[in-house]
Amino acid sequence: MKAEPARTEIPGELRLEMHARLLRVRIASRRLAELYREQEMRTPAHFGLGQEAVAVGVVTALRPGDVVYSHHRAHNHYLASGGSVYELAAELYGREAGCSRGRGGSAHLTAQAVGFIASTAILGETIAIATGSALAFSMRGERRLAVSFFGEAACEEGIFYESINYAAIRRLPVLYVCENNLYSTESPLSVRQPAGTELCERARSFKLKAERVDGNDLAAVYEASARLADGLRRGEGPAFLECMTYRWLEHVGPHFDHEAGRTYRSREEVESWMQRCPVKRSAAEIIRLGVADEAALAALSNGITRDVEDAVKRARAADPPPQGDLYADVW
Ligand SMILES: Cc1ncc(C[n+]2csc(CCOP(=O)(O)OP(=O)(O)O)c2C)c(N)n1
Ligand SMILES: [Mg+2]
Repeated sequence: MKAEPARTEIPGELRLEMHARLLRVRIASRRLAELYREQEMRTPAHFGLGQEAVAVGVVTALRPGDVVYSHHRAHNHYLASGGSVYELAAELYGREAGCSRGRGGSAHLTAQAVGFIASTAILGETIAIATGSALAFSMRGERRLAVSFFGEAACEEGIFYESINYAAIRRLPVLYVCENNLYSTESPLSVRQPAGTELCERARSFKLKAERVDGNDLAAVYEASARLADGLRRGEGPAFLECMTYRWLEHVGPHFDHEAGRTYRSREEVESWMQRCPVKRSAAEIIRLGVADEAALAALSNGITRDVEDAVKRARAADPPPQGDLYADVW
């Protein structure tokens, strides 16, 4: 049997910092999904509840100067990168103060000051763009990484294979992060990929380093990302990280599937994944290791909840784009 890579000890301080980021992503996402039900946000929104540990674990392994790209389910990656809750909420409300000045909506986020360059709704598109960023870094001799987050259905797009092939030939510093949540809209893996498909095996056949982790285990995602990022910084060529996870809500919108009467997956299946909540798991681990106690984590969570509440209130009250200017910056 192949030996497991040694688990480096994550310092308590870093665990707590990651947990705080995880809470921020969870609390903001949950609040936005709640508010979305009021139907004042007029943008299709793909919520990432349940998948937050992937974004936080990967981004924690990055350094200033690295860049992040995302896809249609972008909130977690934007927030984990340090994107502002206020600007995200304002974007969803279509306000001028939104991160894309209210013109982009949920799938078109940006926070360039913190390295989150862009997300787009066309599956696979940002895989190629991240590869292009990595090419630029490599040509300029800069020691920066590009990260592309996408769902497992993007691995059914030709652009994925063209990109990883090119990145391998040029040994580009790009980390491809696949969030495998088992579904593409309402289609399970079984109707989309031949039985026994291993995405890591596909990536390795293109000579990428590839690892698969439990995407609901924050520490595991961070450790794998840190390992792969080290290799990338040493110039070892592109890497692929497959994170197994699950989305709690419907594909697009704020409801649970059962509320909308959908049957493509069972309520039991959803609930069994909700038992594996990344936030609860991270909290339990922190308490078990004696890094912080329950009261300290509750205080942390309450503080973040207050900040989020303040941000969403201000976003809702913010101004819409000025009349006559609606088509500025729209392509
Ligand atoms: C090129 C392209 N084809 C189809 C779509 C429609 N579409 C939007 S999201 C989605 C499902 C994507 O599934 P996955 O990549 O696994 O991400 P998830 O939604 O599960 O996070 C599809 C098919 C699209 N946006 N772009
Ligand atoms: Mg998916």
